[in-house]
Amino acid sequence: MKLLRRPDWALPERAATPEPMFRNRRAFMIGGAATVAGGAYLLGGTDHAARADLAGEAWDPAAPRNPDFTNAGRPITDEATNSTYNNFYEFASHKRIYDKAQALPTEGWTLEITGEVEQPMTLDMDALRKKMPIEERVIRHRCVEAWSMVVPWIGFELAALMKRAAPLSSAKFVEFKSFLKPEIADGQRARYYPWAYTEGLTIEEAANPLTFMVMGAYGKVLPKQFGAPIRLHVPWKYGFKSAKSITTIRFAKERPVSFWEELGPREYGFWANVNPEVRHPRWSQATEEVLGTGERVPTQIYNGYGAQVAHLYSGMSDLGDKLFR
Ligand SMILES: Nc1nc2c(c(=O)[nH]1)N[C@H]1C(S)=C(S)[C@@H](COP(=O)(O)O)O[C@H]1N2
Ligand SMILES: [Mo]
Repeated sequence: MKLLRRPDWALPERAATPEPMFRNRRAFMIGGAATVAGGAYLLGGTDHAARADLAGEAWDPAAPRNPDFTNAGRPITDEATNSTYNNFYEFASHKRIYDKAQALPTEGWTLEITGEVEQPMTLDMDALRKKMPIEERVIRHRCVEAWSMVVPWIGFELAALMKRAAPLSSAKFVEFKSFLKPEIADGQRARYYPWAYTEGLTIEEAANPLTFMVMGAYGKVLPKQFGAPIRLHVPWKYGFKSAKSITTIRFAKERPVSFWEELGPREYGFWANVNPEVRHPRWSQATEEVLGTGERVPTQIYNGYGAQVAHLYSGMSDLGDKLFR
């Protein structure tokens, strides 16, 4: 793929800008960009203008909280902060997309299960809510840009859906594709990105009990900026693996090439397991800023979920390469 100009993804602001300069720029933005624009650039900021948008439909009846995921070791990230600080390149390459994302039409959304399965199917969101074992789990999320959050997600284990689809023995990988609607998603008009957003897991990773399909957050039906109506969450991998607003799950023989892998294979590879010891080529992964607190904490291998997932990688020889990329 030919890059038409130096793309924004090449320089995450927080990671690539020296700290003093970043602070100045931040101060400038708050001063210069008027009341509605300031808050979300501050990791600790609360955007009061955004609060009005947060009243979403309650998840009813309330999803039972999975007792194995009641405590993520740090507090749940403030909802208003989290709902106004999102990565969703379909809408823009900055974090303040919550207003633009409201243009995504989620009525009548369907999820197609296709590829190497005995039971291909297309499900609407109602069917998923009724058929899948819905639960809430409080879980950590670590972005490759070195910030993290804790979210009470509502959803179901991907494994439950895989059981119904019955993957064939030829299915070695699972590919996730997000929507393609350049008419409402400005970011998709930028031709240097390989839309639609695509991600992939091995079949073993997909079947792991931590791999979660998210349909709600903070006790509500999933707000659009979080990837409504259905997104993936893979807590031991960098956040870009957790594709939002998914339309297709395809079981495949071959390893899929992800959106970020196609853009920067040396920086955003297939495995993308959280590892504090393996630097991103342009910045350290040793610590992370806890969204909404202004605090930095040490990053844990596999984002602290190693007991559940380390066995998936035990046979791999080059750990550095395999864990980061
Ligand atoms: N379709 C799509 N999915 C995506 C992204 C994106 O730009 N488009 N960004 C990823 C990244 S980098 C992160 S950190 C998380 C952010 O999820 P959040 O906005 O719910 O915090 O979504 C991931 N999934
Ligand atoms: Mo991310």
